[in-house]
Amino acid sequence: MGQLLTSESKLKEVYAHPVGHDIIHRVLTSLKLKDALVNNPIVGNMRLQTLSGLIKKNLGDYGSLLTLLNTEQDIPASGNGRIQEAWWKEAVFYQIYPRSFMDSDGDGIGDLQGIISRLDDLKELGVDVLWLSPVYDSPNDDNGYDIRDYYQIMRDFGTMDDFDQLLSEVHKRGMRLIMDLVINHTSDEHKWFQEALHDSDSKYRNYYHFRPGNGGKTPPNNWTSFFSGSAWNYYKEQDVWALHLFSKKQMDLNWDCKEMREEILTMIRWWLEKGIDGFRMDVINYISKVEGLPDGNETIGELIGYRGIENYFYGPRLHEYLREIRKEAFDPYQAYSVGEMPGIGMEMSKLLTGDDRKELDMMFSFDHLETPGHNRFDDYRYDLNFLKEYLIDYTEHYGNHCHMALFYNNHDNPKFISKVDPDGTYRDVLAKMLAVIQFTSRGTPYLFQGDEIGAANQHFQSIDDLRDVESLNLYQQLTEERKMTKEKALETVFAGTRDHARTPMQWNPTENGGFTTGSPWISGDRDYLVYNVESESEDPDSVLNFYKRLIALRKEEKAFAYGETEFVKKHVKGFFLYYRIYHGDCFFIECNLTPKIKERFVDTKKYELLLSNYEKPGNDMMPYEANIYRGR
Ligand code: TEU
Repeated sequence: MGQLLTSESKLKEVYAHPVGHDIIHRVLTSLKLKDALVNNPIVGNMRLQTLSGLIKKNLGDYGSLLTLLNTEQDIPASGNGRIQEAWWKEAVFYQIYPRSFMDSDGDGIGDLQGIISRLDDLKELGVDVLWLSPVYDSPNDDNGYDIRDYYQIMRDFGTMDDFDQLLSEVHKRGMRLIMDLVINHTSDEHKWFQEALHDSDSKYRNYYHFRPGNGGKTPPNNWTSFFSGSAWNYYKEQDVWALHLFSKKQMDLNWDCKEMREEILTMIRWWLEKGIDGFRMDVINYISKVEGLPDGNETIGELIGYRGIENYFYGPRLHEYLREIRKEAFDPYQAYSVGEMPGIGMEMSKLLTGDDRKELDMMFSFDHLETPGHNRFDDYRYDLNFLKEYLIDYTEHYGNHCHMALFYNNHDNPKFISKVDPDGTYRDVLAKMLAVIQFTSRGTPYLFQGDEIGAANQHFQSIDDLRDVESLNLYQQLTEERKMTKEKALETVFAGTRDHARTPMQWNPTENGGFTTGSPWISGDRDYLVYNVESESEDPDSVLNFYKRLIALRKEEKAFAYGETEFVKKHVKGFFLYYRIYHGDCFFIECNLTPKIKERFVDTKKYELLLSNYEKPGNDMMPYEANIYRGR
């Protein structure tokens, strides 16, 4: 890159830097402003120093931000050039949350045999790749994202034999299987951590971030945990602190320790040797932390909600570690990788997933899940114009060397459809329209279990209905520390709780939706009476049958995976209109992003209608109407 950025640098110079670009984009978006503002000479020529004086908000010491920028000296390759074909650019992924998918033995917890018993349903839907949320041995403080033993299967889910059988059944059906790889942290019950804690001379001390105790007075730095409170545990008996960015039982690994990395690489190879096809990598952008673990900037902490984040969300050795994993473990097995990367914007993502970079194949960004100014725990109505802008931005600027992951739901979020239409008035048409956008935009679609039947938020009644450690900690923090009334705290927690995504999969209209014959570890409401796989299979107009047709169409036509996209009337709010063009084939997609009836924009009479979420497109566009045509 050349020149280092300093407080004398101009805003436009910072914006020209990939990390600077993404940070400025994030700040402007949250202020509901456009990036174009930086092109305004008065704004663009403003020096950082002047800016921090102007905002009157004490930016504090933004030296750490400049260091963050200056550690990245690479720039993304130009996005032009031919797109390279790859199986994972054409595939349909499906995330399974094993605890809630299918219980085969009546203990109320989903398991591997349960998954095996449902593979034919997934095959029939058109799924190519399964992603399993963690199935490793775990005390389940965070439902398996706290791994105690990477080489064992969680007893609740079955045995290693069950796993081997699952893998072979998946492959038999011509599908692939990827596992969740949680290597930013382990459970505090992992033997490495236990030895490290109890023996200060053990080599494992260096596997984690331990710091001297000072009698437990003040934590080593001011970082906060994503699950409330300080990011440090104090161990009285040993008079020592240890770092955990997530729950108190999820201890962060020290990636600067070569020996630890070697053990992780060995473990990855062990799973690949079994024949699995790749990994989804949990919070993988957090693995490299700034040396010395300096205090987080208070202002940034306030803005983002978590203090310390600038010291690890794009750490100084992140690229190095990702390349090491790829070279030493993934490449020999041609394993696929998708990184979960909270906080990473588009330009940084190009440096992490570009096909010339040899780091990751794809990443999950979460920037589309809430509209500007809102967070997951706000109760508000999502405006789909924002999703449209986000998709247009990625489609136009991500380039041909990166491929986008297209998703609305996962196990960490309330249902997207309920954010758009909280009372469910348009549930079916909306589910279908969102599916149309997901399967006809450029990128790889990832379904989360239940998407295919139009799963929506639950009607939780009390805190006892919830199980998630994040929700329970937050409730406690809101009521005890922030003195919120119980009603208000519940409202907040219910709006954002991850448990909306974790209630049992709805298979049929019998009790518990056919998920278990026992008593489920978490209960959903009685929505399964109507929305379930069995009933929807029998109804030609169901969300499920719509998905099947849509997936089949996507597989027939390469245009959806690789085609160019040409947006039409892209500045007109409420409509999302585009052509997908590939080797002479052309498809037109039209969506009404609102619940209002709207006059049609493009004359589609001459086109051949392939799929619609209404019986037949009329003169006007109906609420959330979505159509796919062939022609131009
Ligand atoms: O999630 C990481 C993450 O940052 C979130 O989506 C998180 O749940 C939320 O932002 C917290 O406020 C991953 C996993 O997907 C999640 O289930 C785990 O709890 C977390 O990592 C820790 O392993």
